[in-house]
Amino acid sequence: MSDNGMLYFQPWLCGPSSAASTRPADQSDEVKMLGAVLISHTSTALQRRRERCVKMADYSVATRISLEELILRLYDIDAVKFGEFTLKSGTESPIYIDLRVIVSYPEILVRVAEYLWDAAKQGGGKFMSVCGVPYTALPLATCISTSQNLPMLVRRKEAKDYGTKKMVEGHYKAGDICLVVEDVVTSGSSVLETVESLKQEGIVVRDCVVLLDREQGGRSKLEMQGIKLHSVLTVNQILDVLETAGKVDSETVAKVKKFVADNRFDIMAMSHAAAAAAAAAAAAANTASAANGNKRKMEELAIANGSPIEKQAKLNKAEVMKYRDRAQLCSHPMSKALFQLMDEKKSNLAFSVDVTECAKALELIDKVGPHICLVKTHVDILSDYTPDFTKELQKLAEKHRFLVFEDRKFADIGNTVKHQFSGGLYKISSWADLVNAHSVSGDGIIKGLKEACNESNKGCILIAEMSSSGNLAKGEYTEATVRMAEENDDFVVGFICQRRLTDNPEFIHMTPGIQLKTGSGDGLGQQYLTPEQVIKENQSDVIIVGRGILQAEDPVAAAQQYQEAGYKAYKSLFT
Ligand code: S5P
Repeated sequence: MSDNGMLYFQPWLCGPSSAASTRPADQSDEVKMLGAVLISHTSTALQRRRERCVKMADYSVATRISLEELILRLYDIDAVKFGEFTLKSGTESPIYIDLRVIVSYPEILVRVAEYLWDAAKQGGGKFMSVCGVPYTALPLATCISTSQNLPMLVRRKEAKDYGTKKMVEGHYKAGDICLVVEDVVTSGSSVLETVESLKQEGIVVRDCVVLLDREQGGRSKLEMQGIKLHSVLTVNQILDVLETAGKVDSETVAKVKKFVADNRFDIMAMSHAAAAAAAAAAAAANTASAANGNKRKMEELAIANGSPIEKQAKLNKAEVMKYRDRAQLCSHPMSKALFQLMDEKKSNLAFSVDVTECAKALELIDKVGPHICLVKTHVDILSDYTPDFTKELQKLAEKHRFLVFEDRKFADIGNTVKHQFSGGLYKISSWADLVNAHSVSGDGIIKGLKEACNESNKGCILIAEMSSSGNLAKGEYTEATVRMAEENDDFVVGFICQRRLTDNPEFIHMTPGIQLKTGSGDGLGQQYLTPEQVIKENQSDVIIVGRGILQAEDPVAAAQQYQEAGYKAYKSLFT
């Protein structure tokens, strides 16, 4: 026992067979191992306290060690070895990196975990949990969890054949953001296996932190899946430090560097020409009878140079959730209400009531009301607007159960939009459930709009992409808009966009520029997609239709057609 009554075993601890383990026999090795790590970590803290008085001969743990020192210590404990090794893949490698041994060196374990956490923090992400890729990274994740008071999840390697059959242990809810921890990343496949299990539980993974990136393609493979890799060390850094310290000769360094360079399975490392050739091959494969697997590979190659958002939208098509389930997850009352309405009314149709007279607008809304989940207004195009219009609109919203979205597209600084939203002629914040804003002016706009609605339950939609030709809302602008939404998710509930932009099921994606028959625009830059393209292929959530209904001979029949087409496309995601 330690001096504070805790179990204190030094220097060796082990999970399943340790005398310290008092856990029931049916628990898995991972869980037992974690128990041992916790005790080890606690002992390290105790030991650290003691060592403020008694200086240890070798590894002083009272002060933080530099990365160079960490590399040398990893070499000393045989975590990095040079020679001839056969890897799991069958490849002969001149370097072998095995971090499993660090559990025998608690001081190094804790230092590695500190560096991992620093690297993850630098990425700027916010995490609700941490999960280690089994098994080597489990103790590292445990150290991060205990030192940062961050809940941990454990991904099982295989489902239990009794009890819950869950692949992920711990308490979590769908939509939680989890940091994945790994010791070494080569191709990224092990990380993706863990990510896959977490995603199946609705857990969001955007960041992975690793001690060593072997620089053999894992980073770009993860990036293709929307996961940012943060690494503490690279093989080249290790080689440089060990060479300078005289631990390894220059011939070995050259051999290892060549091995790393020759063994990249990194499609991002392909030349631009090769990617273009792959794109051409993909196009040809569309018409030829190429196997589906090949076609998919070609598509992946073809988009290798595109934006991560495009890649993610194309690659993660399988991950869809039902409106009902998303409604349950949503913490914002407006997104919750909208998903509920979509589920109950079997409609993902938003009606854009772009007419210029109040009576006409109200008459149309009353007629199409049963078919829609949302009415989108442009109150400033109504030539005879009076506050009565919005009073009547609210009555219709109650009668037919839809939300009201004023498409005001704010774009100014926070202080100005605050007045524009709550004041002026239209007093939008007093009647609209949702309002939208451009992200161009920075997130002050979100704060200004939020202040204007005095904590009432209004929601903001950010314009991340547009439907009009030549628009500038793309690439980095779109990505920054998504990040802005994530950082302000107490008020931002979704996006105007052309495709699904994030896996977070709480964000709602709304797409304008919809007609059943496409091909021509409106002569003023508008571009149209069909409900099927938008909901099924691009995985957006809501279709916004204006003239497709307004200019139809029978607007009610047209609204019904759009409702059916949009909902059918949604249903097809689950068949
Ligand atoms: O990118 C956009 C964003 C919006 S909100 N493209 C759009 O067309 N909109 C709006 O959607 C636009 O202001 C209009 O009210 C509606 C599309 O109308 P439609 O008649 O072309 O269907």
